[in-house]
Amino acid sequence: MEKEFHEIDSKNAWAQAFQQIRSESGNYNFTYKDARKAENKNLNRYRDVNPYDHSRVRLSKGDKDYINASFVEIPAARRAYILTQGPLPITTGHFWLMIWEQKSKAVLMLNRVIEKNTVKCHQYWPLGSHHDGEDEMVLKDVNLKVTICGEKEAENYTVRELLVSNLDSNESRMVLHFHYTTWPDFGVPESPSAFLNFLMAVRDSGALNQNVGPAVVHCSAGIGRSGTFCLVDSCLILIEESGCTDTVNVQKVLLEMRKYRMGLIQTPDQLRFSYLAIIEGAKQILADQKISEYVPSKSVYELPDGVFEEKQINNNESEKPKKNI
Ligand code: PTR
Ligand code: PTR
Ligand code: PTR
Repeated sequence: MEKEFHEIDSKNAWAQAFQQIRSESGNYNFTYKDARKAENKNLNRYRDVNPYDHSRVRLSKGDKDYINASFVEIPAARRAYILTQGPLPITTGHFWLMIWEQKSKAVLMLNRVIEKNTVKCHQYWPLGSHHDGEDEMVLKDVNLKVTICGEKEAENYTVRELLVSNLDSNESRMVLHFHYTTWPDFGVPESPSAFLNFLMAVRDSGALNQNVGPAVVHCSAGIGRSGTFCLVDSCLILIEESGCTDTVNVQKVLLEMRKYRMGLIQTPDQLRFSYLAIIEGAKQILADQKISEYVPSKSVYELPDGVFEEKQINNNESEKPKKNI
C-alpha cells in the first residue's frame, strides 16, 4: 500500500481517489427513514448527516429509541465502534444512556466544544471543580449521573475518568474519556505520530477490545474525523495480523465502513492522512517499536476501588498481545 500511496501522491490524485469513494458509496441506497421522522428531526445536529436505519443504535429505556449513532463493524479486524454526532443539549441524556446500555468502556472525542467560534458539541461532561465547574452532572431524563474523578493532560489529548451511575439501580461504571484536542474539522492531525500516540493510548486502555462494549467515537458530525480514526485503527489491525502492509486495501475497508455510516472521511486530505498514519503505524508496529509515550498516572486508574482494572502498561508487553484484540 506504500507503493499505492506514492503513486497517488506523485499524480496528485487524492481528489480523484476520494471522489471515486464518494461515488461508489453513493450507490449504496441504504435508507435513513427513522432519522427523518418528524419527531426525530430535532435530534440531529446536521440535516444532511443521518444514521442508516439498518445500523443505527437503538435506545431501550424511555419512550424514544432514536439517537444519531451508528454501529460500524469490521469483522475481519474484529472491531466494532459506535460513531455518533457531538451531543446536542436535548440529546445529552440519550448519549449517556447509549453508553450505559452498550457497556462502552470509553468515549473518544475528536473535536473541541467550540471550533471556529461556533459550538460544535454540547459540553456533555462535568468540567470539574479544578476548572471552576461542577464535579457532577445529573441527566434527569434518563436517571443517570456522571461524576468526573480524574483528568490527565498529554500533548495533543486529555484523558478523563468519568463515573456513570445509574440512579435506578445504584450501579456505577467508570468510562474513560479520550479527548483529542488539536484536530480541526475538515482537517488532519498535526502529524501521524501525534495521532498514533493517541490511538495507542486508547488501545492500551482496553477500550477497543472485544470483551467490552463498542467504544463511542464522535466529533461534531461523527463522520469526518471519526471515520479517519476508525479506518486507521482497523487497517493497522489487519496489517498486524497479516504481518505485512501489502494485504490491506485501505479504500476497500473505507467503502465497507461507509455501509454502516454515511460520509466517513470528509476530505481528500483526510484520506491521504489515513494512508500516512497507517504506513507510519505499520512500520512501528511491525518493527515492534515503542510508539506510545502514554503512561497512565495513578490518578487516572485508581478510582474508584475495584471498578477499573488497574493496568501497568509496558509498551513492549502491550504490543505483543495485540493479535488477540
Ligand atoms: N421500529 C421503529 C420503526 O422502524 O419505525 C423504530 C422506531 C421507533 C424509530 C420509534 C423511531 C422511533 O421514534 P420515536 O420513538 O423517537 O418516536
Ligand atoms: N453539513 C455539515 C457541514 O458540512 O458543515 C456537516 C458536517 C459537519 C460534516 C462537520 C462533517 C463534519 O466534520 P466531522 O464529522 O469531522 O465533525
Ligand atoms: N447529503 C446526503 C443526503 O442528504 O442524503 C447525505 C450524505 C452526507 C451523503 C455526507 C454522503 C456524505 O458524504 P460523502 O459525500 O462524502 O459521501
